[in-house]
Amino acid sequence: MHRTALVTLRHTATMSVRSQPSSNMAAFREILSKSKHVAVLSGAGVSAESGIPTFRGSGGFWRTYQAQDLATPGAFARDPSLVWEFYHYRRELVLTKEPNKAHFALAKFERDLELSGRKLSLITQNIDGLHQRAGSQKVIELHGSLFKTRCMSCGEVAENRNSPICPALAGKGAPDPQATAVQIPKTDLPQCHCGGLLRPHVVWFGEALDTAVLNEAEAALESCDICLVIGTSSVVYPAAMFAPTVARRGVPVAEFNLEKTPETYNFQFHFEGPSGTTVPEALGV
Ligand code: BJW
Ligand code: ZN
Repeated sequence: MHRTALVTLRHTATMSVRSQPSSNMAAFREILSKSKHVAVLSGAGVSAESGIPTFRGSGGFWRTYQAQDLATPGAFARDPSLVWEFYHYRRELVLTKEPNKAHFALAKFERDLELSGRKLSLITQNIDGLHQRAGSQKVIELHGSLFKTRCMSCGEVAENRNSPICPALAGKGAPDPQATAVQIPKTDLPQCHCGGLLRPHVVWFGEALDTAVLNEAEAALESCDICLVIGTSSVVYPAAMFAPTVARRGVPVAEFNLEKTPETYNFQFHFEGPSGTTVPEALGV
């Protein structure tokens, strides 16, 4: 489905009749057991129990900034040193963390489905790589990866797991509000072999998602016969419209979250609680 079609469908989805979702796990598992293609959309909440902060709410601050202050092309153009300190901190943090029970359950479920000739499409908004580290084979990374860079000059995308990513960032990026920015010159920030400045290969606010990645996600969402939405606030577009669009075509959608979201009443199921508990129970793994 093309993006314009998805946008149109979103407007229709918001007009759908909203009703109380079910929290009947047995009923959900019965439907899941008969499904052939399971789509999963995950967000920051799935990694929260691994100790990785989510974006919204009190935990979403780095120093005095929130993601929308630093995860923008404008912020990087104004102050690449500050933005690199932010990403350096998050790269180093993730390297100290492990996948949790929800990540592992999804990875095992993918293997189980495959053995019975069925399929799982895992679409994540997360850039932490924890699904892959848990063993998920095929992960559609909508918003890029903390461990990839892109050159501002030649455009080359490269995997990069160096710790620190460059000598000048060693020991930098402290998250406390009193920490002061270090103002690293551009020439000491991560550099491409062509001499260009590297940036994190992530999708910032105001940037379009990679077309191939978006097409892959949309194809999965179009052909799935059940959809799980795990640990996302469903407020950041275009991902926020994915599950409501699936629900609109009559496909069961189950939301797993600590709380209700703006889309909860458009879904058939809502399981409230930590995904490290609810997801393994729902998948029966
Ligand atoms: C648990 C739990 C536990 C906690 N168990 N649950 C249409 C309408 C309005 C605005 C827009 C629109 N289209 C585009 C926009 C603008 C913008 C946008 O959506 N803004 C909104 C804030 C309103 N979107 C964009 O700019 C996107 N680009 C785009 O659309 O391009 C098209 C275009 C471009 C140019 C011109 C014209 C069109 C790009 C969005 C990229 C988002 N990037 C970020 C940063 C990535 C890099 C980085 O990480 O630094 O992605 S923002 C941030 O939000 C990150 C996340 O992936 C994303 C989603 O957050 P997520 O995962 O939902 O996390 P939280 O924290 O919000 O929620 C966590 C949830 O977990 C909560 O519900 C908790 O309750 C729950 N939870 N613990 C279960 N243990
Ligand atoms: Zn380059």
